[in-house]
Amino acid sequence: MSNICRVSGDPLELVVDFGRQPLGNGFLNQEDFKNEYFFNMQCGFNEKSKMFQLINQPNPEIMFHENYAFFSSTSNYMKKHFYNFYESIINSDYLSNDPFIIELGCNDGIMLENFANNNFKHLGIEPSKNVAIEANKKGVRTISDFFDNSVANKIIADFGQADCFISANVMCHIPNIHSVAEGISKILKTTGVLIFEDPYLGDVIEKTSYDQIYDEHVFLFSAHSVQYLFSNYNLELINLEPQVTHGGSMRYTLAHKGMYEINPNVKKYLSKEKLQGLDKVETFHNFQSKIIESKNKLLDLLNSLKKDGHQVFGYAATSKSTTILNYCGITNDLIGKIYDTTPIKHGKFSPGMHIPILNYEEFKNEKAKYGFLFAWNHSKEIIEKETHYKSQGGHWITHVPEVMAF
Ligand code: DWN
Ligand code: SAH
Repeated sequence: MSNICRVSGDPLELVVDFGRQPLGNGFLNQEDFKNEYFFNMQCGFNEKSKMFQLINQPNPEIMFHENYAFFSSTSNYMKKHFYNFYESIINSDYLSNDPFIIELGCNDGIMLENFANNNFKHLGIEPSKNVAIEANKKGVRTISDFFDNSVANKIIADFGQADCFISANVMCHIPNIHSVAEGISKILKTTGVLIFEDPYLGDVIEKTSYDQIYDEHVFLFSAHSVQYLFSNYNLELINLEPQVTHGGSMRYTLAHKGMYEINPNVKKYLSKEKLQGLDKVETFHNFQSKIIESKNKLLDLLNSLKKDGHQVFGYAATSKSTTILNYCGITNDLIGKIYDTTPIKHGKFSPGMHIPILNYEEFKNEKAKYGFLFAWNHSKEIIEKETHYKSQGGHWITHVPEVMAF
């Protein structure tokens, strides 16, 4: 892919440059250090489509496979969030008497299990085989494939059209987004709706949460860019609902044009985005300056803690942490280890910076007084769980919304 917008086909303007980066979820063993994959992570913006995107993205098969390291069900708060999402759908006016629900990127079944447990006709599409197996084990009917227009044709032939096509934190991962949008427009019944949520560009800009940018996130959406993209397939935005998840997300509801009333939120957020400058390229050049400022402040803090003899650990080996560690050049003299709850990550090393990943079980013996909260998006859940660490004089470090220790 050269510097061409994946949505409008117009040239992209380079706005943010992170340099050489590894795979966000490329946790690896020592013997694999020498063959580690890196790519040049740069972001572009196009004022026609208003889509913020990676200029180059590794091939999907390198990122999503039988050893995918992210299992959605590691967060209890996210389980609750997806139960609430399920409830909002079953209580909506969008479903027929015998509804069919499809989920894009269902991972280990965290959302669809609610539909499966209540006997709704459903289907998950999940290319990462290991997590798809987990979903099937829970009774969630899941096919392992990369969704696109041709998969949509197969699903229509085998299962029929859907009342509701849902997805969370997946749409922003898929580079051939036109093929996906075309497939969705066909798969939906006349009264069908597409409801999806993803990290929101407005929050990323407001909080300088640049770690939402890594190989997997090829797009950061806004109401403007979503409206532009799907209007090519006669789908219109009928609602926008902000979410607190993943540090600030947006839930987009779309339907075939003219089928439903448009919620006033659509107008409200489109105007808000204009005020925030999400439609203008200068905003993203300014974002680059804020990222550099954030990096410098973080390095100052970590270096001064090191000077004072503190050993800092990381809490949660998130995909996002890969961007922070590699972009800021944080080596293991600044952060010596990262605790994580995911078994597949234990005993491995972080992508690029090769910081050891330890089993979370060992965290109870940790004596250090400073921990970088890499899963800052789950801070409420984690702080509630780790009151002991705090009461023993422990501090959390974060870079969002600004660099601080608390
Ligand atoms: O978009 C994506 C989101 C939904 O999930 C994917 N591309 C990949 C992944 O991103 P992430 O890794 O940044 O997600 P989280 O949910 O911020 O972090 C998950 C990691 O944090 C897991 O390795 C588990 C770990 N964790 C932990 O060790 N203790 C998480 C929680 C809540 C905890 O208490
Ligand atoms: N929905 C889950 C998982 C998000 S992680 C949650 O919110 O926690 C992103 C997921 O998208 C991964 O499980 C990945 O395998 C999946 N994915 C990537 N490309 C896809 C595609 N083309 N079609 C369907 N799923 C895809």
